[in-house]
Amino acid sequence: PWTHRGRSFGLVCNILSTSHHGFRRKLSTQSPFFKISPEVQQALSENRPIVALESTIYTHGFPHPQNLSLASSLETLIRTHGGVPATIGILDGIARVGLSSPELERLVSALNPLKISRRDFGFALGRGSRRNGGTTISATMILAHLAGIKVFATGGLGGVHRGAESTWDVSADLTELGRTPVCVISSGCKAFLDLPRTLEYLETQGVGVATFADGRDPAASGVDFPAFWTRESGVPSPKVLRDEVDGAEVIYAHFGLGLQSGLFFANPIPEEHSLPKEAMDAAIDEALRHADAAGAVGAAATPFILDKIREVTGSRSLEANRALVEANVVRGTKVAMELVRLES
Ligand code: PSU
Ligand code: MN
Repeated sequence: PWTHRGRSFGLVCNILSTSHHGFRRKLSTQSPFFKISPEVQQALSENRPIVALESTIYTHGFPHPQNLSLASSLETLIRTHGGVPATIGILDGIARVGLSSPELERLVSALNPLKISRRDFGFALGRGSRRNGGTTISATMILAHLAGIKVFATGGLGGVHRGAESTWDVSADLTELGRTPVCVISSGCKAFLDLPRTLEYLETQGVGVATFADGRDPAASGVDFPAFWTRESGVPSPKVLRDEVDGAEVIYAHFGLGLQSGLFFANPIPEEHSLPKEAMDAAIDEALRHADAAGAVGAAATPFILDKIREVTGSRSLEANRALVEANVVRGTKVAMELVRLES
């Protein structure tokens, strides 16, 4: 399917539906609860560089109305760099790949939106509902893959939480990367997670993890796996990517072999937007204490901690968050363009 995918969307459907992924195929176009927008459909048929975007970052990561301006600016950035955005989420009980501007506005403004990871689809789709929800990285990967999109850019990956040895809190994003062939590009993992264990888990899951060198010389100093708000983490990245061409070649080779696990490319926050590590560490400690006291566990943990950090840093974390997502989306668009070049 890999080498033929670009030819036409109709062909994509045929190949996928006759492949051993027949069941997954049925979940997509034969499901009344799955819809690809006309723009994304067209881009797929023309093998244009499409970049998937998640929506939990809007529904549970950013406050309103900043989430709306972020949502539209990310789409604009992808377009101005020559790509096609595919924002993914659940609107009116339908899993959507690609949204019109009014639909995007409706999703990010929804009251009490659901946070949807792999486990939640059956409870969110259809059921005669008007359910709206943001899809996490895990759920977004599933829908992107069903649509035939390989590159997905966002802010920060979920991970193994500190203290996971007793809580077992490991984000479904990690297992998804182990089972769904999509390349996720983000600024590493938030520093409130356990980075070394997150990398161990990704290794076990067979996920290729690499960090963009971004001007650094890997031979000289090594390159850290970034910690979201800071470029350095003290944890070395398993692999290093020179640039977008390098990244696209890895995607081409990995998926070209038919591997069903994903790739994770970390893009360090732009230097000028990174926050001082000491201040972030203090903010994180305080946020984690609050989360513990409030008993924020399960799906509520990450949104709660992010919210507290925002409070403690007086929104500086939010500005940094915005800057890094924008940088990731630009990086993702360039990777998607290089990938299209390799495929044609
Ligand atoms: N990182 C952010 N903002 C977010 C998230 C991560 O800076 O909104 C979201 C992403 O959608 C990610 C999810 O997939 O949190 C992970 O949640 P959990 O830790 O519950 O698996
Ligand atoms: Mn969790």
